[in-house]
Amino acid sequence: MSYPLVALGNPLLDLQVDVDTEYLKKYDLKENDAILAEPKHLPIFEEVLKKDGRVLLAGGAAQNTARAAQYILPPKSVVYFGSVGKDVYADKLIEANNKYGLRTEYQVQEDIETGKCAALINGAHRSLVTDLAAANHFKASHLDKPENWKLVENATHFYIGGFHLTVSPEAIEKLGKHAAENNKVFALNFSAPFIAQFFKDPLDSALKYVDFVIANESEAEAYAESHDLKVDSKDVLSIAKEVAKLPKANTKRPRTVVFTQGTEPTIVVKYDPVSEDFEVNAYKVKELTSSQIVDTNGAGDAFAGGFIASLVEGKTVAQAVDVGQWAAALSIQQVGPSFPFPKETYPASA
Ligand code: 26A
Repeated sequence: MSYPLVALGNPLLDLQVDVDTEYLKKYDLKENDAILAEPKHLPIFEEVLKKDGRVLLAGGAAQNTARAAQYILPPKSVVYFGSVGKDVYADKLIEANNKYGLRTEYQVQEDIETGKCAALINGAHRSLVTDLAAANHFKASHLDKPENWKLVENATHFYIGGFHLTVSPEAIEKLGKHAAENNKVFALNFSAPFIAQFFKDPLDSALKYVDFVIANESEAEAYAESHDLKVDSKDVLSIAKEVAKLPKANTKRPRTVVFTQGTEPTIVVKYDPVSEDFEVNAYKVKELTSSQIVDTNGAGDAFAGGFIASLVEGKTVAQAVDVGQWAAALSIQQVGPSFPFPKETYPASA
């Protein structure tokens, strides 16, 4: 069947540039973070555009994951929903998605610009500052259009960028409910620490639909702190167990929590609510040498793309983690959230 995977997120154009720590300090930015731009951050976008060596790249976390998944899967496997403006930035995003064969079904805003993310690269770190603009205006009603809902009905897997919890919890609820009622796979990425901190309620209500949680160690820590978990907020395994055993709408599927930790092993916890047993696994990452690292913008999204593509292919979770790590390593060796062309394929023997 066509398009087994539907993804939803905030389509953004990345303005990527190398900066020093002074520049980050000037704007009160952490070296590794993703935030919504406050008024004090707005000059960054103009400044970055004027900086030498800046590049414009297709971004948006879930859109990166959707492109990564389509990179791996056969043609016509992935559809992406989000909201953009009517401008050259949106044209650039569509061009990138087309290159990967990703089907784009944008809601188009007549009078609002396409969203932008300043991707400030400092060594192996990246600080992301986002002006959502048109991406902030996605409405759940876009999914209700008969041609779009048909795509939802035909899909077997859903991938939601947690960042979208700031935009349309209603759209996430709609897809989550559909997935749960029809025993389809529903995956959510925590996306950034600020989601668990400041969008706790929409996150908590979405979680009941989630079969696969994907997050990194700083997002796990933010979750533990904002939810007052009685565990050490650096103890990713204990946090994963807490998230895995939260109530679930679709009781036919267990919940699996996947926490990446940079170069440290990826932790996977699956909870069986009947036996109340946890299955715990840790997978070493494929470490790159520092000369192989171009930048880490989009590395987590690439991991998620490889992971969810593998679930679509019917692979095991262990295999899906391996493909995710392979995809992340590929993306880290490219500028921004992108992949090499001609396409490389996952080595069958890996
Ligand atoms: C709501 N926010 C802050 C965001 C984002 C975002 N994608 C969606 N919503 N902030 C940064 N990104 C994207 O994350 C990718 C790297 O993981 C950037 O566009 C970047 O490509």
